[in-house]
Amino acid sequence: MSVNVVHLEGSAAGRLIIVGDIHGCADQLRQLLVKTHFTNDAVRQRPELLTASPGERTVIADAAIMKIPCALQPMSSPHHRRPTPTSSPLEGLGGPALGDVDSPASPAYSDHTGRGTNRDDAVHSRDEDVCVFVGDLVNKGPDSYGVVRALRAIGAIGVVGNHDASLLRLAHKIRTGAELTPKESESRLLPLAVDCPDDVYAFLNSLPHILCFHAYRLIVVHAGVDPSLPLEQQTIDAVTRMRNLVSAKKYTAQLVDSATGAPPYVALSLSERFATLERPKFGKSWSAKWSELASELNGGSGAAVMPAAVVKKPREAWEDVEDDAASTRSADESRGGSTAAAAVVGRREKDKKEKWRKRISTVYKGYTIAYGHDAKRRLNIHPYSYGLDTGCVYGGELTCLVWPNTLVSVPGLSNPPPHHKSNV
Ligand SMILES: [Mn+2]
Repeated sequence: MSVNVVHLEGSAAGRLIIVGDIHGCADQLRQLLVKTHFTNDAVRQRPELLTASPGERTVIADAAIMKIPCALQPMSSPHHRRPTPTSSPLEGLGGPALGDVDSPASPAYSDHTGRGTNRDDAVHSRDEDVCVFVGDLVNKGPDSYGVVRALRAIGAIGVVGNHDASLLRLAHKIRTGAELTPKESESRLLPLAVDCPDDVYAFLNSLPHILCFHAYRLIVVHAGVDPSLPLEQQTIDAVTRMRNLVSAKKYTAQLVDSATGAPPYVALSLSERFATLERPKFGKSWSAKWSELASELNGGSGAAVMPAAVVKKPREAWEDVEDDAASTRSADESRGGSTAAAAVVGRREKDKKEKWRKRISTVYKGYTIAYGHDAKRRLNIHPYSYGLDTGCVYGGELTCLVWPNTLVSVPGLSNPPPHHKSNV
């Protein structure tokens, strides 16, 4: 099965609000959306969607699959109306602001859509916000079905996470009467899968792996991407599970365990340039590397403008040992001053440029990625990547990004379940 990418054109009449991993925390989802003053026709018609008290359940009878249930329309072709790339929305803005949203319709918002909004469109009012989710709607928290139904009721769109995919696999097996493996029979997702209602199953089943909002130059994915490959060439395992990236050279140089014959770290995917890894023990955070490469691709160094309070760790120089050595040599040679030396320097600079260009596909020029999945790293903001999983079921918060530059959070579960090693 190949990765399912949905390309969207057009912009929302209101704001784009991207919510991090929710994990069954339906009350926190409502609180968060209320805090952002989220509003659209669905909420105006049914205000109880965002005000339901704990314990109440919204029952949606209609089990139809909603492919793209919002003001945005799927693109007829992935390359249709590709916008002119611009710099990251964070560059020059000093990074996102943490806190409340002052105005439900910030004027700065429409300036960043690049194409304006369809606010004159009689069908949509000005306050037609769109909620986007990064996956992992279910498992761990108290009301997984409630999260799915709340998102569906407000016309939210988003991508599938590894927990959602595991629930779907299990529910499918149960529905078709297939025999479960011993591991599946012990899964904590089993009760959710056994009882999974049709509307929840249909909604989760309709989710793509990747959403691409071309008008916003925004890509939404659960875990991450291999920067060297276009979206359609990513693997499902990588985009739903990866946390780290390591150069293919370093990955293949691993010493194989003599007892098992296997390398100590097994990749989710391996391209000519990179291996993607689930466990954050080998390589580095994919999103830091992504942002670094995207900054180079866009001809700037976006990392410099990020406030220290937002970026937890400084940009890491890694993997580029050969590049550093080349630039040292270039500096020595340029002091010689000869034309031949200058030509060598020029060639080396060109080689260096070509080298990093192979590390990020040029289709990503101007694009930023919003993702979740990495609760341990919590909020992980770089100029071209936004990690939004702030661990709302691990004693953290539920966070959303009001595109392009405002982060809003509410406290997560007050009594988080004991932390188990994830088995999905
Ligand atoms: Mn996940």
